[in-house]
Amino acid sequence: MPIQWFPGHMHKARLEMQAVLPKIHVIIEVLDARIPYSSENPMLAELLGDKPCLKVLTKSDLADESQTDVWRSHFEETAFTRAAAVTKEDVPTIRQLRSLVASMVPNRAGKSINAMIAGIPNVGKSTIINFLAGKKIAKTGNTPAVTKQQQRVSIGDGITLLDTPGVLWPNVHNVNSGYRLALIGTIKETAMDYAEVGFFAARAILEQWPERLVERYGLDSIPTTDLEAIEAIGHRRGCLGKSGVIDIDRASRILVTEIRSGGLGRLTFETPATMKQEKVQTEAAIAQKEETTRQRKQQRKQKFRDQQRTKKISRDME
Ligand SMILES: Nc1nc2c(ncn2[C@@H]2O[C@H](COP(=O)(O)OP(=O)(O)OP(=O)(O)O)[C@@H](O)[C@H]2O)c(=O)[nH]1
Ligand SMILES: [Mg+2]
Repeated sequence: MPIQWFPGHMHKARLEMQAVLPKIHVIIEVLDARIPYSSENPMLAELLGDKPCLKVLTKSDLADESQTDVWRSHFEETAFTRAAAVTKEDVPTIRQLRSLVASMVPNRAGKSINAMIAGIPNVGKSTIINFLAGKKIAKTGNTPAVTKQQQRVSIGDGITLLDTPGVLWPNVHNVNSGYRLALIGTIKETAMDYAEVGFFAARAILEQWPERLVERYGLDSIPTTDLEAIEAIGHRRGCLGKSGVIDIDRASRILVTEIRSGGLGRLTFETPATMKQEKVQTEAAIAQKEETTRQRKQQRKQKFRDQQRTKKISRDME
C-alpha cells in the first residue's frame, strides 16, 4: 500500500456530516475529473439518501475531455444527481453551478436554499467556494482545511453556502484507488512512497499512453516494463546516484510531478467500466478478509473452550 489511511477521521467525518445534513437542501460533491471513482466517498451516497447531489468534476483541464463527458453521463443515470465539469481557469462555468443547484430543488423556488460542498482533501473545494462567493473566504492550497467555526455565505440565486467544506476521506479498500489518489496528489508527501507510486504511474502510462512517455522524455523506443520506463526517465533527466546507478526515487518523483502538472497531457485514469470491475474485486477482497477474521475468531473461541475443558478434566481427576 503506498499510503496510510485514517479510519478515525472517517468516523468523525460521518458524525459531522450527519449533524449538518438535515439543514442542507443540496450537496455539492467535488470529485477530481482524473479519478472520479477513487475521489468519491461511498459513505456520502449512503448518508445522502434521496437528497439532491451535484457532482462537480474539478481540474477538468487536466483530464481527458471525452472521458469527462462519459463520467458526467454516468453520474446522471442516478436519480437526484446532476454532474458538471469545471476548471479554475473558467470562472463563469463555476458560477453557473448556482443555477444548476437552484434547478435541482424546484420545491425551494422562492425560498432560501442551503448548499454544502463536500469532498476529499485537495480536490478543489475551497477554490469553488471562493469563486462562488466572489471573494476569498476559504484558504486554498495543499493542506487540509481546519474547520474552526462554521459560517454561511450568500452566493446569489437564493443560495446560502456553508463556507467550510465537509472534508471526506477517500475510498480506503481498493489498492488501485490508493495509488491513483497518491498519484494525483491527494496524499501528503510524508505518507507516500514515491517509488511505489512512480512504478504504478509508469505501468498506467505504458498501458494506455506509451507514445506520450516516448515523446515527453525523448526515448528511442517504448520501454517494456515499469522498471525500464523509470530507468529510462532517470537516464534522460540525469538522475544518477552513487556509482552511476539510476536514482529510482528521483526518477519516480519526476514522473509523478510531471503527470500531476499535466506534462504528459490530459489524463483520466478511470472509466465507469474499470470502476465496475474494481468494485467487484474490492468487494471480493473485503468478503475474503471478513471470512478470514471470522474463522480466526472461531478458532480462538474453540481453543479457549478446549483449554477450559482440559482444565476441568484435570481438576476432576485431582
Ligand atoms: N489544474 C487545476 N488545479 C486546480 C483546480 N482547482 C483547484 N486546483 C488546485 O488544487 C489545489 C487544491 O485546491 P483547494 O481548493 O485548496 O482544494 P481543497 O479541496 O479545498 O483542499 P483541502 O482544503 O486541502 O481539503 C490548489 O493548489 C488549487 O490551485 C483546477 O480546476 N485545475
Ligand atoms: Mg480547502
